[in-house]
Amino acid sequence: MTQTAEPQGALDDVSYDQLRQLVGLVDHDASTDPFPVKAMDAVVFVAGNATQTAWYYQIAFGMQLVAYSGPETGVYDRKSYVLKSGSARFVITGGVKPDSPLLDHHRKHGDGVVDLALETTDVDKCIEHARAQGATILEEPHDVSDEHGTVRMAAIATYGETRHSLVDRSRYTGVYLPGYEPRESTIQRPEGAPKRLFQAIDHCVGNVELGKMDYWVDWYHRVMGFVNMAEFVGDDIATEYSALMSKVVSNGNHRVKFPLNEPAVAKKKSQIDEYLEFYDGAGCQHIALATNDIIATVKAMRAAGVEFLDTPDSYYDDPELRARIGKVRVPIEVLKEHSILVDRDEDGYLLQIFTKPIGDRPTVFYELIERHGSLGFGKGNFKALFEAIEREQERRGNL
Ligand code: TYF
Ligand code: FE
Repeated sequence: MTQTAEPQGALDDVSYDQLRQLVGLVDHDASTDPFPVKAMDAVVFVAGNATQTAWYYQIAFGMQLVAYSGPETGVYDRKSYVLKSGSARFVITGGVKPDSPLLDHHRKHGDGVVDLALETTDVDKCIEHARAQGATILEEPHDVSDEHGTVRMAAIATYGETRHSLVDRSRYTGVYLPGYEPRESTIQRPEGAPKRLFQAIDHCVGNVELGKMDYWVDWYHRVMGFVNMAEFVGDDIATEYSALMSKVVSNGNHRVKFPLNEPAVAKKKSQIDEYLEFYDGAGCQHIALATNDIIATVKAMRAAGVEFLDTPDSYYDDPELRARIGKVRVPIEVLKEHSILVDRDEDGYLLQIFTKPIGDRPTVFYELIERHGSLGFGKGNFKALFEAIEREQERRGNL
C-alpha cells in the first residue's frame, strides 16, 4: 500500500495534499515496514503547572482544548489537558498527588517532553521488531477500552528519560484515549484571529550527549526502520560556529522527522551542552510546527507575548543571501520586519523562525516553519541562527 492518496494519521481537516506541502512528504510503500509509523500521535509534556500551561498553549499558540483527564474523571495523581491545532496534538500533564512520579520527573528535568507518541497500524509488530533489536520495552502491548472502542498501546524507551508510546487508534472513536472526557476551550479568541496558528508537527529534535548522536541515529535505523535524511551538520560547520553536530532520521514517507544533535567542542560552550546541563540529560530540544502563513502566525504569537530570536539587519541586507534565495512569496522587507529566516535548496525554499526557550530553564523551544518545496531544515540559516542562540546564551551567563 503506498501512502500517496490515503490520509495518514489523525488529520482532522488537514488533507493529505496539504500535509504533503506543509511537512514535505515523499511517496513510500509502507507495506513492508518492520515498524510501521503513520504519524506523530501526540507530543506529551510534563509541566510544573499543567493547568496554567494548557492555558498558555491556548492563548499563545492558538490551540484548542479538546479533552481532559484528572481527579474529576477518576485519575487521581495527575491532570492532563489535550490540545489540538490541525493534525498536531499536544498533551500537557502535571502531578497532583505529592507522590506522583511525574513530580520526580519534573524535579529533575523541569518542564519538558516525556513522550513522542507515534501512531501505528500494528503495535504488536512494532514491539516484536523493537524487542528483537534490543530496545527497552517500557510497556508491553495492551488494550485500553471504553464505550468508544479500544486503543492498543505499548511504549519503548528512547534517549534520556524520553519514551515513544505506540498507539493504534483504528478501533477507537473517542476524543483521545479512555480515561479522558471531552473539554472545550472557554477562552475567547481575539476578533479576526486566524482559525489556527499551525496545522501539523514538522519535526521533533533530540539533544543527546557528546559522542552519542551516531548511536541514536543507528538506533532509529535498527529499531524503527527510519532512514537518514540528507541534511546534517558535520565537523566542518561544528568547529566554525555551531558547536553541534546534527543528523536527521525519518520514517519512510517523511511524516515523522527526528533530527538528533550532539554537542561539539568549539570555541564557545555549545548550546547543546547548555541544554544537557539544565535538562539534566538528553531530551527533546525543539518542536517545529508547520504553518501555511508564518507571517500571520508570528504576528498572532507575538501579540500574545511569545518572544522570538532576533535576526540582525545584516542578514537581510546581505547581497549573497538575496541572490541565493531569489523570489519568495513576500518581499524580504516583510521577513526582516518579523525576523523570519529564509533558506533555499534544489527542491524549493522554506521560511522559519525560532522562539526563545519557553520555560524557566534554557531547554525547550519552538520553531515555526513554512515550506515551499524544500525538504530541508534551514541549513543555510545555521550560522545566523546559532549566532542568535549564542547571544541569548550570553545574556543568560551560560557562554
Ligand atoms: O531542526 C533543525 O535542524 C533546525 C536547525 O540547536 C537547528 O531547526 C538545529 C540545531 C539547533 C537549533 C536549530
Ligand atoms: Fe528544527
